[in-house]
Amino acid sequence: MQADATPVHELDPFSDETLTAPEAVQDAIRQTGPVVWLSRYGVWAMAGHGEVHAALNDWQTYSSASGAGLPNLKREKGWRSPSIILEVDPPDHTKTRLVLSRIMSPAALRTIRDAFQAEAEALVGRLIDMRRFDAATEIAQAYPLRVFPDALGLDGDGRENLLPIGDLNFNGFGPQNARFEASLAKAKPLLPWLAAKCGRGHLRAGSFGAQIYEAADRGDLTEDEAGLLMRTFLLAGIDTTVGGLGNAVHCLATHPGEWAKLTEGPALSRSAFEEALRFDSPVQIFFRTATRDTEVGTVLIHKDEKVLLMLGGANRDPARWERPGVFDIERKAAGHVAFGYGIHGCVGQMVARLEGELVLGEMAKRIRTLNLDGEPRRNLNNTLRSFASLPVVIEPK
Ligand code: OVM
Repeated sequence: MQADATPVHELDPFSDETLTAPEAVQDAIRQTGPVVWLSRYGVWAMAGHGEVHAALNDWQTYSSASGAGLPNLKREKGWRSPSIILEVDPPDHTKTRLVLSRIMSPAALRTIRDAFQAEAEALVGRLIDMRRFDAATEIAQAYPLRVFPDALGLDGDGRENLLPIGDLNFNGFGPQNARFEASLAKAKPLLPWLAAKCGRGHLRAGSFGAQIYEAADRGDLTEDEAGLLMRTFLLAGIDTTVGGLGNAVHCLATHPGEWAKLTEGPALSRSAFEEALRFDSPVQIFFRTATRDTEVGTVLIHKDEKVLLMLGGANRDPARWERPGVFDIERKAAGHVAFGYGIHGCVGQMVARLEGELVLGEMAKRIRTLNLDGEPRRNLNNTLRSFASLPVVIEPK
């Protein structure tokens, strides 16, 4: 039981209404206090940048080993076995993290850049031929589905399966509501395909996937662990960038002044993508679990209680950002927590930034006008923010 002085909200972060426009709930939680009890779910929630950042930076108190979602994986079985990088604490986390961070090194990025650039050029060529198209499918989904499985070393078959599987994965970090059940029903038949793709198979030599199995050959990982890290790549590397790219295109299509700045200076594309990540964060929330009783302000969080960290809310905290509701591609957006922070900070963030920089940069070089051409429709997901449909019309330069 929470004491009377505890700030309590009945609001629902997972309702259709909140997922469609999350700012009101983020603001309500942030304005109520540094940490608020959400009575519907029996969890704490934080939406201030200082609080979220501090929790992300304190894995000893805010553990990931009970799952990074709402279900407590020490007490209940999730739809999948726990991730060996996301849903663990040190020392277990340290070894698997090192394998992935070596594979995603700055040197590795240089090896993929040319191929990613060539695909961005080909993509924008197709967009210019189409003039009117759905940017959710033709940009946000098409580009990551092309470049990332290629970088992983997979062959072409069935990559579109990654979208419904990703939708399930990110619903799975939230409550087991109807949205989760519907995505489970859709993706369940595809899970044997996913398991097959996680195996050693015929991964292209030199690819990220081949390097995971080389780590297994060296004895740094077991064969099973290698498969689980392939799964991490496939589950964490597609939908997130689909969300990021679609949200960024939406921001630019609805802020003509910012789009004009970008077309005049395509070198701003990296900074524009960063600002879009802050302004409309693809991964809206993650959870942690308290390892001990801990005081936050006047509130006592008890051991084993879950804490909802509103990454998107922290990225709109007026105490951290000047005019947080203004999309400004020249703002210093560094310091946002859209990639998390601390030991679990996104290991693929440099790949994500590369995708954003190249796609937006190539668009800015060759497209003069970018406008909505109909009502955008969100894909509602318990934790991931993206578009199902984003009709746009463009005029080339
Ligand atoms: C994982 C995993 C899956 C999805 C997302 C993620 C954003 C990690 O399986 O490790 O982090």
